[in-house]
Amino acid sequence: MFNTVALVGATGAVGRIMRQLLEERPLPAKTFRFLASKRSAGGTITFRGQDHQVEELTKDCFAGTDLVIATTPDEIARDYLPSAVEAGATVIDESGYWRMKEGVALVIPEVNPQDAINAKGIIASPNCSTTQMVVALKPLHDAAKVKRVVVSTYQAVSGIGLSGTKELEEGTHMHLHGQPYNYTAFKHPIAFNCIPQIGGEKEAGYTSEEMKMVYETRKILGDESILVCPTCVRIPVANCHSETIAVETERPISPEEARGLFESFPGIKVVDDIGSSMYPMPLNSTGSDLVYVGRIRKDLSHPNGLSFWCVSDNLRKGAATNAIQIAELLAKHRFGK
Ligand code: 2RA
Repeated sequence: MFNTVALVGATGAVGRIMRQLLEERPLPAKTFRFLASKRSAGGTITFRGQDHQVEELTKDCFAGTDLVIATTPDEIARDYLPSAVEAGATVIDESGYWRMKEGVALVIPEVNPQDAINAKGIIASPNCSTTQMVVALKPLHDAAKVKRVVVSTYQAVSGIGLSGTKELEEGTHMHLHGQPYNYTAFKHPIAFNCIPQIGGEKEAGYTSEEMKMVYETRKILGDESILVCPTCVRIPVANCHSETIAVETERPISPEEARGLFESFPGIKVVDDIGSSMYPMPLNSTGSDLVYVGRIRKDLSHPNGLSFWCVSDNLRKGAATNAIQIAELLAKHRFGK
């Protein structure tokens, strides 16, 4: 078993879910530590029936820790995680900073587990909007090679953390009462609105969130030839990202074949009966660790095209669950459990 597992960013939105998952799922470890910024350090966390003090994250806090699971802003991951590697720890990082770096594995356990097993040092977990799409693409790619993807996202406010949820709730309340509200987490009012920008301007008119979907998809699937055209949109939904995905494959995949491929792939659940108005939605997917797929149909505009709808809990499979699954994968490989 692991000797000491440190959870960095233990008090944030994703850190809370990681703690919950580590309570529910038996990651074998003798000791757990909980680390956070100076602001949150000193508080008490009750975990597996015991009280733990939240320790301050510093560069020399990792001695004796063999696994670090981190969920922090990019600059914190950049500045602190190399010290954990130098101290001998394997690091699973949820931030965006290390994902595309040369030599860093970018892993979804259902898709490319071997990359985690072969990794040295930092193993990155992908961006939430990429993760659910790539889980859904993988069985199609294995069966008929994905050539091109056109994806539009409908992303929940929880994607930016607790401040996003607060601004949706407070902004909605103020809007309904005809009062102004000073949004700071979003560039525009999110209540009763859609914002077609997630992240900063990156290249060729695309945002950083959109380019993550391009580059991370290629890296995880190990195929630089895959073309991705993304549009990422923030919508006034509390939790769970939704995506429309139109995919062109080397040979046609019928909706029936796609349904079978999705159904037999681990981590995917098909909910698809338009006649009974059954499809995945944020409200019926929240709290789950699965990627939900529905509205599977032929793309009428292309002979090799397939179109579907995909929903997943961005804080769970899109973040916390994927990181914990990587830890479980390492535990199984190293200790057989
Ligand atoms: C968002 N994808 O939803 C981001 C979080 N990593 O804002």
